[in-house]
Amino acid sequence: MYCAMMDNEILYNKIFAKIKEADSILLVTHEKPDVDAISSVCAFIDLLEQLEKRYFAYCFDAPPRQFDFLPHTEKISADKSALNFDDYDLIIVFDCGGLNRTKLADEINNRGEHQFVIEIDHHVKTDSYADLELREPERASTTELVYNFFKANKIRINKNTANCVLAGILTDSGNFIYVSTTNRTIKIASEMLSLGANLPRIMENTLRNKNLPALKIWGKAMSRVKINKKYNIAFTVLTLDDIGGLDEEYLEGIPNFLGNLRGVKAVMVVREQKDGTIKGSFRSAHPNVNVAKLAQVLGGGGHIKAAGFTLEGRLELTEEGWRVV
Ligand SMILES: [Mn+2]
Repeated sequence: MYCAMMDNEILYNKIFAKIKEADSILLVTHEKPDVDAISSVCAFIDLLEQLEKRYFAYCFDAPPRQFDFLPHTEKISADKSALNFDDYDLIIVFDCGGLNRTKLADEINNRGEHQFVIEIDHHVKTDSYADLELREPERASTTELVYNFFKANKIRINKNTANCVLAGILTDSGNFIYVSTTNRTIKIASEMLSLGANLPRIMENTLRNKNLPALKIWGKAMSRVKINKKYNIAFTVLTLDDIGGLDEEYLEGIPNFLGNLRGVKAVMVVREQKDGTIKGSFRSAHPNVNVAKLAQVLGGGGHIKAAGFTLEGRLELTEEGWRVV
């Protein structure tokens, strides 16, 4: 359906040429993967299996069980001891604004001469490390780039790939509400439905997947929202005490939900994580606000309208409000 020239068509062709000539391929995405990250890797697993390529798919954190509705997730390994880095002559990194998010930065930076690194991403650039960088920050999801790759190389999009592409688009566009959603995004989604993607199944597993304990914690976060009058930013916090035993994946939607608040320039959600770090997430719908820049000041990154950072530390409530200690 989309035969119109893509800006990066030549790059997409080059990537396919590299894949065809590679002996063994490592697919990598970011720690604490989201649906877009996992879907992108899964679409490539599907392709590499069709091509009968040797590959290893690695993610620092195993995909949460709630992502099992995507094809091939069980083939993504978090077992670093099973990863023999020197073996791979082609390394493809998906959905990582910064290399540090792979948790393989040392290995990738010190790679051998026989190893070629490709980056496929839609975040605002934070560092350069790839031999071939395919970056399109104007795209709603990395799976939109995966779609481009299949089209540019005239590879048939099967049901598995269609599900992956659509899942990434829906989750990373907030179900088509972010400004990153274009006419093109929706047309691709529609094409994926024609190719067999299962929209109700994706929705059941990504949006309508909250349990009552999770929603009660969401409620806690919402009841604590304050607005910083000086910057006109709404913010809230969740501590480990609040979160208790709940799976952290169930909290991922809070920033997007709070982002629906009218009249503020941006929102910020800060929460303690079980690994001893603090995760901050920014969202904005305001035309003049670039939250990627804000997040970069704090060592993070992301998109113009959705970005985040991670810091070591804990949250403490003081008389002046919450602070990181
Ligand atoms: Mn993404």
